[in-house]
Amino acid sequence: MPSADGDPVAAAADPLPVASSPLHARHDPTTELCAGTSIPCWERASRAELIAEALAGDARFTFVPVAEHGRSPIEAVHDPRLVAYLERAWERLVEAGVTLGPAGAQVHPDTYVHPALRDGMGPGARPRDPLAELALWCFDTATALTPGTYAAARSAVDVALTAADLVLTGAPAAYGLCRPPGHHAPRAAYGGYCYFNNAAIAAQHLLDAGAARIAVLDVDYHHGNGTQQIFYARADVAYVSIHGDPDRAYPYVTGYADETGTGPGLGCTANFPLEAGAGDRRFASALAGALDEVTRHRPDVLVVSLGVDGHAADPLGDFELTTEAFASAGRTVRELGLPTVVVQEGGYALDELAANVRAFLVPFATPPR
Ligand code: SP5
Ligand code: ZN
Repeated sequence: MPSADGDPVAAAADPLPVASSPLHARHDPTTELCAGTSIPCWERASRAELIAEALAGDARFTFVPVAEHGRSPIEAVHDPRLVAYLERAWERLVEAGVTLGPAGAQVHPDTYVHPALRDGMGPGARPRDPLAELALWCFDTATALTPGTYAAARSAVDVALTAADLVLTGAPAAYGLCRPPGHHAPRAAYGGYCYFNNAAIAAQHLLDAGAARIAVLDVDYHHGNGTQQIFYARADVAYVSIHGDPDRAYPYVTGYADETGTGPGLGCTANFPLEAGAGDRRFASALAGALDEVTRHRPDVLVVSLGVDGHAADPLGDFELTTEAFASAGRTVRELGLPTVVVQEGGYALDELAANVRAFLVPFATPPR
């Protein structure tokens, strides 16, 4: 069937499976604190709706039902206390009488459990007050907790795991329209709009199903500090990322080129920090280097953290990528011929978001040349 953009090889017989859950909309905070100023939240429910609408109207994609996987795949990656905290946090905050501001039903920490507070005194007791405990788990001011955050975050994990299962059962590729995103969440914290690390949980799930080695390729504008942290000392999962240089770009403390893993994981992390203004050619050459690192790891399955916030119009990034950069990246990654699980991360230019995501995915929906 000829597609809207006239791609002659688009094959409706071989559409790319898409996992997507309506539960993402349970999480839709109103505001985020950016350098102390309250602004409308960039990571909003309409993002997923725009992507879903674009793919639903395109015969190269087919939506599949999302399967619940429970919490054990999450606890295989995250501190079970983080999962337990997020599950009950809202009701405990309400019970404790935490007042909600004019921004609506969302809560941010008001005290940071900064290690220097107890310098020379040992770590002390863990905070027990639910608001103080929030400060123990949350690492930034942009990532609100709302009544539906846990349900939405759980659904995003199920979306990623459903995509992983499709590849495990023989699909050459699958896309998980994860929201909220995941790559900033390390083992024992949440932040960067991320609560559970969907890509890392999918990677661990693939290993637990029998894969020997996984590579995670992260093309989001921001460094996936969470994914890197989770696998930093491990040889079974390689983490390879292209992103804004942490000298100027969130999350500031990870993503330098000299971070290459530790212990058994030494050589299994590779970072490609780019300068402001990086364009399509610069991105393509970094991607070539990144894919060399992926190939060197000889993965059984590739997990792609697909953020499209490198687009020139994105309000959070400073790259100058065009939609063609994502189309080209999709073709190049597709040509590796690896079973591939693509999970959604960032992308905040609402007018370009769906086109950028679709551009990356289209090569996976068509037979390889
Ligand atoms: C998944 C994802 O893309 N998360 C991104 C989280 C970004 N959080 C907000 C960072 C705010 C940085 N503000 C600096 C403005 C410089 N122009
Ligand atoms: Zn991002």
